[in-house]
Amino acid sequence: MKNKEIAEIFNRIADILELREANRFRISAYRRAAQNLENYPLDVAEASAAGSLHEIPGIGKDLGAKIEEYLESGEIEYLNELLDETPDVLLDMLRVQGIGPKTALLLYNELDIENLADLKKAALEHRVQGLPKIKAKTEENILKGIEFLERSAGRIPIGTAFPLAEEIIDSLSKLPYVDKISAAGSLRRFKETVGDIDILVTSKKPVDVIRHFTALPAVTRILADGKTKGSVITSTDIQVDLRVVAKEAYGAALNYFTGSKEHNIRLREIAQQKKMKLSEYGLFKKIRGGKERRVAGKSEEEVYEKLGLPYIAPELREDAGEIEAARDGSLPSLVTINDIKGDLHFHSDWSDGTASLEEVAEAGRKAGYKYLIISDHTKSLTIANGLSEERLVKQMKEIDRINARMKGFKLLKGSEVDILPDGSLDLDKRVLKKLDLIIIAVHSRFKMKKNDMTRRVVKALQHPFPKILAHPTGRLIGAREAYEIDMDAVINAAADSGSAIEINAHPLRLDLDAATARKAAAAHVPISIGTDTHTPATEMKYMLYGIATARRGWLEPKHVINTHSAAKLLSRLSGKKGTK
Ligand code: DGT
Ligand code: CA
Ligand code: CA
Repeated sequence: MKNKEIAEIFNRIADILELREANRFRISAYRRAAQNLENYPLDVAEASAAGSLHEIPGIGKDLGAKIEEYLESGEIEYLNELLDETPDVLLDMLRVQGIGPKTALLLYNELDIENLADLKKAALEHRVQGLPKIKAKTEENILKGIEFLERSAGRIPIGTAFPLAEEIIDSLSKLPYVDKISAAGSLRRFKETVGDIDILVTSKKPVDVIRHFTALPAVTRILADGKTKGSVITSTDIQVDLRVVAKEAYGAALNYFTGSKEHNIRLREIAQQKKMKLSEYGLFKKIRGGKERRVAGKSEEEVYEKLGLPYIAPELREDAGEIEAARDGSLPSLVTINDIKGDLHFHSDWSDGTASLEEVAEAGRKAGYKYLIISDHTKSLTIANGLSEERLVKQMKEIDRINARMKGFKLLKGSEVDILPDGSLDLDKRVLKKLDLIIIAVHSRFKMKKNDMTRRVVKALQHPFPKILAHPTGRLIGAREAYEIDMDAVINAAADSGSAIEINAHPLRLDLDAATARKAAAAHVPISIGTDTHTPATEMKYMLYGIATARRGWLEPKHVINTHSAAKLLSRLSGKKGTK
């Protein structure tokens, strides 16, 4: 559905109109239309085809025509004009978290700035605070926002890069003359963002592979098309590098181009200690007369073996202790997607999900799961149609009815309960008690002071229900920084109360991140992996990113509660250790 895309464009137009101090009714017309579009339950494209666009509230003749223009051409000319006529620095400022159109305009008028670097300098020199309505704290936030943008610039979320890599690999592997093929680089290590996509191939016809690669429909620009290397930019502005390597060096090349660089450096040192040389062409032993003999290279397994090491999974290759663990035989037996028996974060159309309870159950059964939790939002989250106590009780009855019909699969009764600013929970205890399990999460007041936010979440963890703390830092990769919270204190509170902490598998969250998940598991906190699915067809597969994050956090099946049966996971989270 294009509803959301068009809503985003309307909001962008409203932002720019605000920058240009346009008529405020015009601005709010775009905002209202955007909101109505987002809430509109049907596909705009279908509404347009049926000639019923005007039935969407707030869509008159003018906006209706713009929707149709977008549906036809993928563009709205009016937005392009606005973009052309607006100074870049104003548009850039809108991308900074914490700067809205009003502040952007003020900064532009009061400071002599041509780009974000100028603004950063002004903030560092404290020339921003003291402007009307701008306090020292605002200046600090602006600086943080710019630095955050700088850090994430040019990096692509794994959830965008991975499907594209899969598509390209799929297309290339169909060629009869492509032999072996694999992703390499940070994508193969499942880093949460990647700089580019690296792909490795063996083939008897390297030039043909590269020709096919550079002619893929997604390619908009060719950076290189040599005899063994092709490099392109896709329509989504992502760089993809393809290398064709020799069959006998495939393993060594895959190892080299998978990285990380830090891991590779350690491997090369080990090779040197063994009087060998490791490169992308193979592992070589020096022999008499200054000559070398290849001792490994065909497969990665062989390279590690000849270095005297067990195979190390790509997700661990960050020089974060994996070399030492490999040496002393203590590498973890990492959790895999096949170990997962159910999804532990899921929404239905009772709140802001799109699927009915029946559809969710059917999707879970089809995915081969044994269970799946229904965890809709609670009442204080009105924008997400959060459930009151009464509606939740009704939903539980409906779940009982569905479970009675299912064999070998069950819906668990849960709720994603809002943690209110004072640490209390957004539902009556008498109703919470009836659920199998609750998921608790912060959805408001992200800007609390670190101490207050920590106290809020710790207090919520102490309620005596079996529970999972969801997306514990609130970060959105590339879009919103984690809120300030003392994760060590949160981990201790989870351990003390026998609660689990979630790895939210949504590729823009991955929250817990891998390093913190590793810490939590080491503190004996059970980890749960939940996709936070709102639309099953497109989001259930996010489990793969949750698993990858768990693996990057060194987690084994025993650390992850969704590898257990429903009965075992519920008994492990008995909540008995709660303090109240
Ligand atoms: P990215 O793309 O920034 O997310 O990170 P990577 O790790 O994919 O890095 P990339 O694409 O520059 O290079 C792919 C791999 O090639 C990298 O993980 C390790 C290897 N590599 C690249 N340059 C060097 C280097 O100068 N030294 C070593 N040892 N390895 C390198
Ligand atoms: Ca890369
Ligand atoms: Ca690369």
